[in-house]
Amino acid sequence: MIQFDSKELSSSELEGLNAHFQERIDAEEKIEPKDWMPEKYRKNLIRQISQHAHSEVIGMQPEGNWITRAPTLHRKAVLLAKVQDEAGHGLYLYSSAETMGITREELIESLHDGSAKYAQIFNYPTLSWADMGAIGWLVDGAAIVNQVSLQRTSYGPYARSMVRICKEESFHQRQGYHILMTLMEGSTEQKAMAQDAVNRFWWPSLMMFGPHDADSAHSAQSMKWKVKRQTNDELRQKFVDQSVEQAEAIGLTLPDPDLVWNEERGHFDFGEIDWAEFDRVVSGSGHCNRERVAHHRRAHDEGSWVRDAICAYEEKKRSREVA
Ligand code: BYC
Repeated sequence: MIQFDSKELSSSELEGLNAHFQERIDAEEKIEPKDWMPEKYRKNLIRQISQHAHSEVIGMQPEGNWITRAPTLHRKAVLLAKVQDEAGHGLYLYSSAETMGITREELIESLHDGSAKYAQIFNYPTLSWADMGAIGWLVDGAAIVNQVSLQRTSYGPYARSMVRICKEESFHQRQGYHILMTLMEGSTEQKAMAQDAVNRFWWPSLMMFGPHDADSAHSAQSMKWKVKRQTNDELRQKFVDQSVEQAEAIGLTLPDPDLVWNEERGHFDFGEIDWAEFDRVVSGSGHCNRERVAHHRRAHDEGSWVRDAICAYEEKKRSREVA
């Protein structure tokens, strides 16, 4: 890993650099790869961007599970395109993390050895076709709320990658909503299948926004550096508010008896998240944690010949240029 070491600087030089850095952030300037940045800013961003990338790539698996079982050719083509988009999102994000001086190999290694996390939601199984609807509507829906906000993050490459990702996510969300809408217009069994998928994915979707602000280890510093532009609880509230009406419009019930409009706050109140479940799933004891990482390892190993071939081709081109 390349180190942008500040050790040789005196403490007053370092203080000056830190102050100038914060001034740039406060003035809404984007920080670019070759700019000076505090080591903690760099590490925090590598952590967040790489976990974001891992989420996109691991997130291909629950939906990939249904590509061969999509009910129509049209649904299959749409789902296939959607899952491929997620791979693309992973690539923009890995490239963005690499601009901070870490290699792709190091990033993948930390996914495989468990030192880097990915969104907990992808450790839940996809049991029915309706789950494709619930993932698109709720999981991509939650992701958009978060990522729209990240379009204004202070690190230039991360912010720019979010712009394209958001455009694609909004198609993802609509295709999921359309699956649920179609099922809700169908037979009693189809309606029940849609409701069951929403029942299982609603709470894990709320967990995607991370712990409450008071329990969020990184939020205060990330807000100061404008890595995050809105807090976990603010974004979660936004998601709840937008989802209620969308659920009602197609006859779905959100599985929360405490969900009620609060006139005074101008928002919906909602029940408490099961944080013990969140901790369990994040720390490796979800239904599919082992399966997800094992599958990624296998796919990565099987793809090694492709990486070798690309490197050999680049080498050949270079030696031709030199000759
Ligand atoms: N799952 O201090 P906090 C998609 C961890 S994929 C697991 O609040 P932060 C899609 C957190 O990492 C889009 N872990 O952290 C793809 C930290 O642990 P570490 C996914 C979680 O970073 C395919 C600790 O808890 N989106 O759309 O300030 C198909 C304390 O949390 C989770 C992103 O990745 C979680 N849900 O805020 C379909 C968005 N939440 O690292 C769809 C980018 C928290 O200290 N990421 N943790 O060991 C972010 O915006 C922020 O990282 C978070 C958390 C809001 C998620």
